[in-house]
This record gives sequence, structure tokens and C-alpha cells, in this order.
Amino acid sequence: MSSQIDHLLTENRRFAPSPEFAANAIGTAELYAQADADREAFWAEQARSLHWHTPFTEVLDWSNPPFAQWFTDGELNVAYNCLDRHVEAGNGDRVALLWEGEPGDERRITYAELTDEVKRAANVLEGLGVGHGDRVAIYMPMIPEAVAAMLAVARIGAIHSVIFGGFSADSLRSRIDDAGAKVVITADGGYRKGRVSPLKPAVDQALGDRGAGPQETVEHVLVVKRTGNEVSWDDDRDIWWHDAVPAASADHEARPFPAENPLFILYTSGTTGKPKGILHTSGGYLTQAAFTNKVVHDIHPESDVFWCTADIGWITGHSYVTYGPLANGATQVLYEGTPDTPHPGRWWELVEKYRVTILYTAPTAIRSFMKLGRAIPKKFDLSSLRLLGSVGEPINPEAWMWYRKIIGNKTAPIVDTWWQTETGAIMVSALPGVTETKPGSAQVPLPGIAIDVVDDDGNRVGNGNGGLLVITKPWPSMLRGIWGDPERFVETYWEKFQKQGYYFAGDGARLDEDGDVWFLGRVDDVMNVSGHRLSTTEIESALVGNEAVAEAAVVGASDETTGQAVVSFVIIKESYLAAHDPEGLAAQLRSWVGEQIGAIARPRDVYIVGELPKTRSGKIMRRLLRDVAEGREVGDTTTLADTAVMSIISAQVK
Ligand code: 6R9
Repeated sequence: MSSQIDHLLTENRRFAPSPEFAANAIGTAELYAQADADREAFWAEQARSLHWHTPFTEVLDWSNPPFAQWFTDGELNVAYNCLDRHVEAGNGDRVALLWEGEPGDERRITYAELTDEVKRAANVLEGLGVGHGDRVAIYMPMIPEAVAAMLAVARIGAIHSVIFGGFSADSLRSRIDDAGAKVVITADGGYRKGRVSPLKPAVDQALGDRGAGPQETVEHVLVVKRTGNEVSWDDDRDIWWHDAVPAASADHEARPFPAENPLFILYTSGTTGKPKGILHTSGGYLTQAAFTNKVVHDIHPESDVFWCTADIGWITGHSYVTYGPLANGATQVLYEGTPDTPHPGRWWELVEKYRVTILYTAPTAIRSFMKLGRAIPKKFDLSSLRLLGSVGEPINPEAWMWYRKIIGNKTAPIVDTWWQTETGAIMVSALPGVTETKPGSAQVPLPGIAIDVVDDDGNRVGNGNGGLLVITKPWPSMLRGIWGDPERFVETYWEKFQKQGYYFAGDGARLDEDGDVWFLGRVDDVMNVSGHRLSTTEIESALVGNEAVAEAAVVGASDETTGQAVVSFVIIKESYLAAHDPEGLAAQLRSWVGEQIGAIARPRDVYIVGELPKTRSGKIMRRLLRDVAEGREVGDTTTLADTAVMSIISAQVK
């Protein structure tokens, strides 16, 4: 790792924006000066580009850290800001969503049409008894109704919890229970990799026999018909979207809610087995999502076609599919399927067809395209692209250069954007019209954002050194807590640098000689697979939940395409081995994890071993297992209880 970092830090290529790009860019160098002069006034100005039913008089209340309140006496309606106000400004005919299904079906939805649909859906939800502060789970494919559902929930002051459609019935159930959702909005299924991926059956399973589990909170399930697959039906509980929504009234007044009204909960992996429900509120979140989308993605709503490839099940889909672009009145592409179905040039075909000008995607996707070769994108006309973005994990300089040359025609600036579910919006990134970009570095904090790199005691490391990334001042779209667990919120993010009052992000970082930030990956037991956060503990608990497994250890091993891959080491129960043939067990355990958590968590490798390396206090030394998984010489084993264990494991793995 360290030689790799040294290699990265000798990177000296620089790419300035073209004079033409710089001249037309929305984000200018003055923004930094304005924010430096008065940070709160700067954010107040950004907030004022939204519509406030009641203007705020106070910008930030930080009297009870780490519980921040932004624009606290102001009132707004998030959905009104994303919809009605554009229609009222005369832009109702502008296309909001250029949607394409995986099989190739298309829908173009204007701001007027989307507003109408959201108003009807809001009436339906209210008719089902959903009100201010109630939770609604959304488990949907990437179809326009998914965006409409989020906005309908926001419109009535309720709280959505979007659960990625790739998650299993079990994951869905634990999230529904944690939030106490009253309604679930889903679809019969979605198209993925040329097949129907059923969703309603997973909802039925999650809401099915609950045994000794907590009492059911879900009263209704609202179902969009997308794939036409057979679904079972509970007449008292289930409602078809196409029966209820078109029949509902299209009159719905967007009532104002306080700026700190909760907007959504989004679950993300932490260092323990239990996912954290990250809580975001309204005014500050929308301010920063809209501002960053404007200045980092340089959105000109009249002329750009934006495409963020993230699923709405992740924070990137919340901030840069639903809230940022719609608050800015932009036109965007929404695509249901996978990048390689029905052919490996699918994305580039969409860029050509819709004349996409700004593409925002993840390094893992770029690396998999790189592997397939330049001939595929070269078959398409990508000349509309003028700006490229990256998010989710560090982008290695080779992938960055390929992205620039092959996709960006050697001219489009690349913005590498660092942020988290917890930060709500982009925090560290170049401004495309201002910054000279550097392949591999996320570079600088945005105007109004204060970060640093510190050692374990919270001291600044200074340029040329590595340490931990911290955020030193509150920011508008910061998480307001973990749903139902204020202690865990304080413990996870604020205790480590309590003295300084810094937010601990969990990422290692280095400052180069110019003071630019290089992200080095997580410093905790969180893995990053294809830009998705997975917890080692969560997968270990799934494995030991299988009848065959006695013990399990999971590590994230570096992988050429996915960044990190899940590699697991398991000890099988003697009793199981006595009665079963172990042949095929590794494959069974892979799919077991897929069923328990979801396909993204499925281990790349399952190694069946006789023992695990443990310290004398019984802690599994994952560092040593990572060495094995990455095919390296095994590191220092002197603190192991039994130093012979590693050579046995290495032999078993080979
Ligand atoms: C937006 C998102 C957050 C974690 C974060 C970090 C990693 C995200 C990155 C990056 C290096 C970037 N990460 N963007 N690392 N460079 N540009 O991905 O949120 O799913 O919560 O993941 O992802 O490790 O801590 P989330």
C-alpha cells in the first residue's frame, strides 16, 4: 500500500479547464473568497436560492453540538422546491426525466407532469393515513415512480426510507422495523440483466410470518406495475399504484414545514453488524444538495442533460438524482438497468441518444469499461459530454486518464467528489471551471466547507503527511443523527475528536505538497465494494447464521474492478462435516450471504479453513487475512496466540 501511495503522490499531471469552460462555469473562484469572509452568510445566500414559505432569520444554531440546526426558524416544502416552483416560473414543459427502461422502453416526463403525479401520489398517501413525521419505506426499481414516491412523501412532511432494490427480504424487514414504516411503496419487479428481478415477493416475505419479531407497523403496500410478473395479493393491505394514483385529485397544496423537519432516513453500513439509519432534514440538506449540483456539476438547467448513474437506493441517488437536479430544474436521464444489458455499450448508446452533457458515475464502472476496451465506447458519439464526475471510492490515476481520454475526448474536466451518506452532499471536489485537476486526488474542500487531515490526537499533520480526514465546522447537509440512537451518533462520529469538536469521517487521507487531499480508503472495518459500503461484521454475522459455519472472518481485498472484494474465511462445524459432503459448500455459502443481505455482499471467495488468526485476547487479525487474500507475504504474526496458524491457512488457501 505505501509504495502505491508514494507512486500516487508523485503524480504531477495537471489539467486546467479550457478558457471556454471556465468562462461559462457557474462555480467561480469568488465563491471561495465569499465563504472565507463569512461562512454563515455564504450558506444563507445559497439557502435563499430556494423558496421559503417563511424566511429564516437564524443561519446556524450550534449551541448544542454535535446536534446542529440550520435555518431553524425558516419553513419550506422540499417537493414544492423541486416541482411546483419550476412550473410556476413557466418551465412546466421542460423535461425533468428522460427515462429509459432496460428493455428499451422510454418515457419523457416534464416538470408539469411530474408535479401532477406527485400531487396525486401525495393525496393517495394522505388517504392511507400517512401524515407528518410518519415513515414510508420505498423499495423500487429505477423508474419515474420511484422519484415521484420520494417527492410525494417529502411533500406531506413524512419521512422516506429508500431501501436499495438489490437488498434481500431480511434486510428490508430489519430496515422497515427499525424505522417503524407505516406504508411500503414498491413495484412488482424491475428489469436487471435482461431478467425480471421481483420486488413485491420480497416485500411479502418481509411482512410475512414475523414469529417472535416486533409487531408489524406496515398498514399498506402501494405497488407499481412494472414487469407484470405474477404477484400474490392481500386485498386489505395492497393497492395498485395505477388504480389509486391516476384516480386521485391532482390538487394538493404543498404545506410549509420547518427547516429541520426530517426528510429521510438512509441506512448505511457501520463497523458493527447493525446498519445505521442516517437521518437528514430539509432546509440544510436541500441547500447543499442543490448548491453542489449547481457548482460541481456545473448544471445549466436550460441546456444541460445530466446523468447520475447511481440508484436511488444510495445517497448519491438521493442527492444527485432526486433532490439536487430537480431543485435546480435540470433535465436528467434516468436508466433502469445495468450497464452491460443488452450489450456492453448500453451506457454510451444512452449518452449518444440523449446527448448527455454531464455524466456522474463511479470508478468501479469506469474500470469495468476499461477492461472491456476502448473499442466499445468509440462506437458511439460521445461528443455531447462536457463534464465528467466520479464518486464512491478513490479513482486511480489510470482509470482517471482513461475516463478523460476515451469518454471525455481529452477535454471534459473530471471532478472527483468525496462525500458520504452522512455528509449528505459533496464536500471535497474540484470546481470544474476553476481548479486545475490532478488525476487521483479529490483535491480541495468546497467553498463553505472546512476539513483537515489530523493525527490520532487531532493535531494537523500538514502538507506532505497522512492521517485521518476530519470536518472541522458544521455544514448544512450534515446528518442530524442516527435514527433512534443518539448515543451511537455521538460515539461514532464525535467522540474520537471530542476535544476539538471535529467530525470523524472514518477515512484515511494525505495532503500533498500543494495541500491537495488524497483519499486512502477506510480506516475502520467498513469495506468499499463497487462504491458500496459493506461492513465486515455484517457479513460475518450472516455467515455464522448458516448451519454449517462455526466461525467466520471477512476482509476487503483489493480487486482490479470493484476496488475491494469481499473475501471470507470460514471454519465449518465438525458436526456438519460428519453428516455432509463439503463439496459445493463454498458456493452455497456465497449464495447464502446473497440471500441474507443482498447480491452486493456475496463474497468473491469463500475459503474453508481449519483456524483463524487470533490475538491472545481473541481478536481476529484481519490484517493477516488480507495479506493472504491479496496474495502477499504474510506480515508480522508475533501477536498471534498461535503463530503457526498463518502458515496453515496460507497452505489451505492455495
Ligand atoms: C457518496 C458515497 C462513503 C465512503 C467514504 C469513502 C468513500 C466516497 C470518494 C470516496 C475516495 C472519493 N468515498 N467518495 N473515497 N474518493 N471521491 O459514496 O457515500 O456510500 O456513504 O460511502 O465512500 O470511504 O467514507 P457512501
